[in-house]
Order: sequence, then structure tokens, then C-alpha cells
Amino acid sequence: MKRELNNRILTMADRDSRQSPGTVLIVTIWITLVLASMVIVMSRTLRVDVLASVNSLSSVQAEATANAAIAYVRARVSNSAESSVDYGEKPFEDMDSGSGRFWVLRPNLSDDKNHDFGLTDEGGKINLNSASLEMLLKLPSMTSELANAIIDWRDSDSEITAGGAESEYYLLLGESYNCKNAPLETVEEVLLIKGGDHDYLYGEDLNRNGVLDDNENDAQQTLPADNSNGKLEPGFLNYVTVYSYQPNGGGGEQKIDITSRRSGGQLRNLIRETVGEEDYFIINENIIASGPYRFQSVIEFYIRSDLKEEDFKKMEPRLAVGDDDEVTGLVNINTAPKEVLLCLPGLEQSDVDSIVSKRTDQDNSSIAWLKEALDDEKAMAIGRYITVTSYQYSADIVALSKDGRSYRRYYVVIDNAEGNAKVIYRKSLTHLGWPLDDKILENSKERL
Ligand SMILES: [Ca+2]
Ligand SMILES: [Ca+2]
Ligand SMILES: [Ca+2]
Ligand SMILES: [Ca+2]
Repeated sequence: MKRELNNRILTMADRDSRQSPGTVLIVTIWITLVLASMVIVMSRTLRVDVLASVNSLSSVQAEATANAAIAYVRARVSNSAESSVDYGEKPFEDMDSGSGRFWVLRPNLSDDKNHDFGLTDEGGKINLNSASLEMLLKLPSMTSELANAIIDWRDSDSEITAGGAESEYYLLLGESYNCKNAPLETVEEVLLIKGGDHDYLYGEDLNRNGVLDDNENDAQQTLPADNSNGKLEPGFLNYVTVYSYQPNGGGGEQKIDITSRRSGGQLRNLIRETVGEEDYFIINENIIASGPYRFQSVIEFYIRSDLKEEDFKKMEPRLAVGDDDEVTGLVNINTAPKEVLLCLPGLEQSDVDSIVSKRTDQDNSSIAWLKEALDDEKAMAIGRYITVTSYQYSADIVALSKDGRSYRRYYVVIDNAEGNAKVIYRKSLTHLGWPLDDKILENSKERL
């Protein structure tokens, strides 16, 4: 029995010792496999880390480039002082910031095939906070419902304009809110307003680059639902603003409010100083013969006084319309697109064409040239809605990292009314995708 047991133990030990080399081999193979897979995992992790750091470097570069672009644009605006910024050159296209390249994209409203670059004058737009109902209604792709609802949205009262809406309407919506009863702070706020449809605001230009892209011309196949007619039907986005305003009486210099009869004495003195005693009597007679000694606008003063252009220009900086410190929403006739000019009261297409053809070679810092472009009645009728100076500009900045792997797009609005060109609005548009030619992206990646 004991022997038998010993034999069994021996047999087992024997069997174990026979299996040993195999077991060792299997264990070795396993260890090797585990080590190998660890190496693979580690190297993959390393590769991912390297890629991630390259990508995060690209992001940092793109962000730095965007910031450099914003600083550059601010400098351009503050240098422009009260006159318009240069248009038509190339200081906004493919600029090198060191950490990357940037473009300041601007939709060319008369060309949907090519990108255009530069700053956009917010003063050349219709201000949603100050425009009359009649002016709003003349905007392209504006509806009567939305125009009325904009008036209700911004006015402080709760009386419904025909077709408009006050809180009763908004409180019944799925996600209810009150009518604002205060000025709009962004243009996109119209999407909150009754009738403020995405299609009216942006039109077919889904990526807001001013160019007809493939998806914007394939009907329902991909967003947006366009009419595939080979043309970009934009919304009213590029014709409206909420940012335009200008100092009126400010600037330190004493100004004369020409809308007030009480300023008559001051105004007479200014005329006398400017044209001399002899001509003063003629000018004074002209004014008295044509109406009371007060004026709705600077251009009305110019026309009714029949001053010489050079004399008027000397007086112009001293004249204020009303006694408010600032005026909201005057349309800059030097820069406004035709669609915006057409919104001004009483203007027809031929008047707008005349303005656009005359303004190109005129001294734009004075409003005097308008007298050559329009007949007197029409010029005086739009006088109180227009200006020739702008203080707010917007820039649609596209910034690409040096290695071409990352980009950012920011829409910024810059206010220079106080001379410090401050950014008053900044919004990322990166989610809309790369808005320029795809070749730019491909080529910059190839250079790696
Ligand atoms: Ca209201
Ligand atoms: Ca587009
Ligand atoms: Ca489409
Ligand atoms: Ca179309």
C-alpha cells in the first residue's frame, strides 16, 4: 500500500517533471505576448500623445493667429479715425502673423462666386434699433410680420403693432419668454422675434461666407434647402446692424444744434465768421426766405443757405443735429450697399445709382457731395437718416495655424467712437466650417 502510494507520487512527480519545459515555454510565450502588447499599447499611447500635442499646438497657433488678427484689425480701425477704412486693397488677405495666416472675410454683395476681404462698415447698414417701419420693410427678404414684430420687440410699450407681437405671443411659445421691450443687442436676436426665420436672416448662405457653396446649390440634398438656381440668395444679415452710433455734440468742441431755433444766434455768428460780413446778409436772406431758422439735417442747412461748398465744409464740423450726446443708426452714404440706400425714404433705384456713381470720386468727409447726386427735395428728405462718418466696423476673421491643421473663425465688432477701437462683440463661427477655398487648407498641410 505504502509502496503503491510512493509509486503514484513518483509517477505524478515524473509527469510534472516531464511537463515542465512545455509549461515554461507557454509561460514565456505569455509573458512575451503581454510585454509585446504592453509595448504596442504604450507606443500607441505615445503616438496618440504626440498627435494630441501636435493638434493642441495647432489649436494654440490658430487661436494666437486669431488674436493677432483682432489686434491688427483694431489698429486698422483706430487709424481710420473718422473716415472710412481703405477698401479694395489687400491688407486683409492671407496675412502672416508668425503663428499662422489670417484673412478678414467680407461678403461681396454683388459677387457670389469670389471671396472678398476687408472690414465691414456697420455704419453702412440699417440699424434694427432705430430704423422706421417703412425702412425695415424695404430690406431684402424682410416680411411685414417680422418688421412689425421688430418694432414691438424694441419699443418699451406693450401695445401690439398690426402684425407684430408683444409678450402675450411669446409667453405662449413652447419655450416661453417675455417680449424684450428694449433695443436689440445682437443682429441674431431677430431669431427670437415673431417671424424671425433663419431663412430670412441668412438666406441660402449657410456658412455666411458670401459665396455660393456646393451644398447651397443642391436643393434639398444637403442643408440648406436652397433653390439650386446657381445664384446665392442671401438673407438680410449683411444689410442690418445693431451697433452703429456716433457722437453728436461730444468731442470737446462746442457744437451748434441746428434743429433748435434758440441756436439761431450762434449759427448766425458762425456764418458771419466764416463768409464775412458782406456775404452773411445774402446767406441769412436765403435761409429766412426758405423757412424758419432751424433745420432737420446738415444737408438741409447747406441747401437752404446756398453756401459755397468750401464755406459749408468749414462750418460742417461745428454743426450738431439735436442735443443728444450720440445718435444711433445713421446710414453712411459713402459705404452703404445699394440695398441699404434703397431703404432710405423717397429714394428710387435711379437715385441710388446716382449716389453710388457720385460717391466714388468725391471728398467723402463732407456730406456736401450729396447735393450733386440728388435733387434738393430728396436730399433733404433723407438728411436726418444719413451720415458720412462711421465709428463701428465688423471683421469676420479666419485664422489658420502655421501647420495648416487647425483654424478658427471669429466675428468681431469694433467700436471706435471713443478712439480706442474696442471690441464690443466677439463670436466664434468656427462651427460653420472652413469658409475659404479648400485648396488653401490642402496646400498648407502639404507644406509640412
Ligand atoms: Ca414692446
Ligand atoms: Ca456660402
Ligand atoms: Ca442644399
Ligand atoms: Ca439660389
